[in-house]
Order: sequence, then C-alpha cells, then structure tokens
Amino acid sequence: MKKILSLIAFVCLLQASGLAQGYQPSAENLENRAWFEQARFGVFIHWGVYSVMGDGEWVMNNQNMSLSEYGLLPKFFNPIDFNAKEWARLFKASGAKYVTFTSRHHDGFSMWDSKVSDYNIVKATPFKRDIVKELVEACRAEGLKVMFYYSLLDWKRDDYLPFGRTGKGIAGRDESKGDWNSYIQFMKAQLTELLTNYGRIDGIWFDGHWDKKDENWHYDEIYGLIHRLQPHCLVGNNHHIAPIPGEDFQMFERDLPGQNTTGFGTSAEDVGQLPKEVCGTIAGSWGFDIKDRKQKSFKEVLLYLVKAAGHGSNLLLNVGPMPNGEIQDYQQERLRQLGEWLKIYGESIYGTEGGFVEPTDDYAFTKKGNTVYLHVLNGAKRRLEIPNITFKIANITTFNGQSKITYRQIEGDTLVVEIPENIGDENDLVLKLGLK
Ligand code: FHN
Repeated sequence: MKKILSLIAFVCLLQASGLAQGYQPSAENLENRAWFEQARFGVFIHWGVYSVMGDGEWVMNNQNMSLSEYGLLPKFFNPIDFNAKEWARLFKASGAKYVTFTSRHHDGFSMWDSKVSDYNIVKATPFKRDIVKELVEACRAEGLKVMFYYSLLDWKRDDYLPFGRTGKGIAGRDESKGDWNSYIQFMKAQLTELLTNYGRIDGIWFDGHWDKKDENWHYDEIYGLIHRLQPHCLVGNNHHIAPIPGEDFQMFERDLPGQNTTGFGTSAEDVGQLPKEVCGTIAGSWGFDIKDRKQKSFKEVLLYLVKAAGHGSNLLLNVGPMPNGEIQDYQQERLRQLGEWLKIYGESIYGTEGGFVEPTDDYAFTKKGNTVYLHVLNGAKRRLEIPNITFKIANITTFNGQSKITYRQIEGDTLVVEIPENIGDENDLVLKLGLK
C-alpha cells in the first residue's frame, strides 16, 4: 500500500513539475557523473550570517527571530580571519575531491555579490568581499571541484509566501505579497548569476523542497536552465524522496542509502540508480554551534566515509566555520586525519564500487578491478561470519600484502575470516581479497 501511495505521489509530482517527458543527460553530464562516482569524498560548508549567533543555521526559525532582529546580523558579520586559500589547502589535505558551499541557506542571505538581492555579503556586511568568488578561485587552484548548495526555502522574501511548514514564527513578512512566479524568477536569476559569473561549477545542491512539498517548484525550468548554462553541472535535490527526472545524483542526509534512520523518507525503495552522496557533520549541527557537545571522533567520521563507500556512495562531510572565518581546530583536525588515512588507504575508497554487500557496524566491502577490500570496523571481533558472499576468493591478505589471513567459504555463501590477535587497527583494519 505504501508503495502504491508513493508511486501516486511521485506521478503527481512529475506532472506538477512538467518533468514527465523525461530527461536525457548530455555527454558532458554523464562524464561528470562518472567523475563524481569516483570522487567518494567532498567537504560540505555551512556558513552564513547565522554563525554570529553560534546556534546553528536554523537559529532564525528556532528562536523565532523577526526579520528586523535577524536583519542586524549582517551588520556585524565581518569574518576578518577568513582566508579562502587556507580553507582550500585544508580541504585538499583532507583528501576531498570537491567542495559544496552554502551559497544561500534558508535565511535567504546570499554569500555572493548578487545583483538581484541586496541582502548579500558584499552589500549588507562590513566585510564587503564576495566569499563565493574567493572560495571558488582558491578551490580551483587546489584542483578541487566546486558545487553550490542553494536553498529553495526562503525565510525572508515576501514572494515566497504563503508560509510552508517552517518559518511561521518569523515576524515581519506580508502574506498578501506572496507571488510564486516572482519567487521562481528570482531563483532563476540567482542561479544564472552563480552559473555565469564564477566559471565552471560542478553541481547545484538544492534543499528546502520539503517546506512546500506539494508546491510546483518548476523544476523543469530550473533544472533545464542549469543544464543549458553548464551542461556538465550535476543537479541534486535534498527533497527526501526518490530522484525525479532532471537530477544527476541522489543524496542522503545523515543516513546511509536506504536506511531511513533520520525519518527523511529515503527508504530502500526510493534509492535509485544515480550516483549517490551521503552528507553528514563533524559537529552535531551543520552551521556553527558554540555549545556543540556532539563532536565526532576520528573513528566516527572515518566509519562514515568507509560505510558510505561500502554503499557505493560519496561522503560529503560538513564543517561549520565560526563567524570570524576560522574553522574550529577539532574540525580541521578531523579533516587532516582523514587525509592522512586516505594517503595510505585511498585505493580502497577512491574509484571503488560498493553496494554488493550491505555494510554493517562490523564490516564494509569496496571493490576495484579484481581486488575486494574488506574493512573490518569492529577491532574487538577476531572472527567474522559474513553472509551472502557470492564471489570466489583466491586469498586474503593484510593491506600491505605481508600477512596471509585465514578464511573459509562455507555453504550458504558465508565467509568466515579469522583475524590473528597480532593484526589490528583500532579504526579500520583494511584487508585485501584476491578474487578467483
Ligand atoms: O534544513 C537543512 C539543514 O539546515 C542542512 O542544510 C541540511 C543539510 O543536508 N539539510 C536541511 C535539512 O534537510
């Protein structure tokens, strides 16, 4: 029954968005998807004027700030320690292949010199520098690709009204001024700026659909515009439903594909065939939270990366810079630790296939050519019994190939691996399986 209802909702959405005719990605787009699938690791940045409040990127909504109260924040958003080149060097050192930056979050504030909204970093802050421009140039110089997060939801503009599910406690907007067509045109104008003034952009990462999930978002026009301006540009939408035509990758928020542990609705039947990306945080929240007490350990972020790869997915790992433009030390440290680990074990992550054995808390599998990598994630377990292994194994060794590991393939496709006491890694013991 659930499946039928989802199918009906999906067809209605297609009709509403005019996308039922289908979408043929260009050759450049397919090439970029192939690059994306190999990349496996990107850095997400949630940064905006909300960082001044030190209470996450939802502070405007969560503290029911009025437009005039929140409107004071740009006046003292002056990140004098922001250094795009330092950030880009850090991201490069983390082993990431791309960076996704919040060009505009739900508060409606643009982090570039937008000509269609003065509510932007150059016109409304003492900083007056185009952060998008500096970041794009610095990342490009480090060989990192850039994507832009772009919020469909807007807590500031009148034309976005009537209210969606969120922002109802934010005083200062006039519902009689709602004008959906004007809002769609505004977004198209902003996306045109982002895709024409900053060189090659490799993806647009939409978010906020769920605020008005039955609305006509004109995805046919919006996605069509993006693909017309930059055909290789990958479109993804964090709508928490199955992919719709015009999209080039599928994302999963704080969730491994199909697990739906966060309740965002991406259940197993919603997982499609597009390249996948899991996004998650190093901190407890996306935007800077001064009282954050949920800082993740190195092992936690590493397991995120490894399990995502085991699902055949990229990891987009978030940092939430502070209002002065610095990234907190422990977040920097996590990125550097990942980079050090990837220098050694990168071949078991980049360019691998996953998804052929469901990862668990004890193990994950990735594959490249004739080598399968078994990531042993629970160091306490010296004997693993792994069901549903249909490939035939010729040998198992440690990652450096120096020690052989004892194993058996028993009936019912179960693989039994015995790990000697003297071999281990508290984070992830990577073993290599040669195939027959
Ligand atoms: O509301 C946002 C949230 O602030 C953040 O940007 C995350 C990133 O995946 N997405 C939204 C919630 O789905």
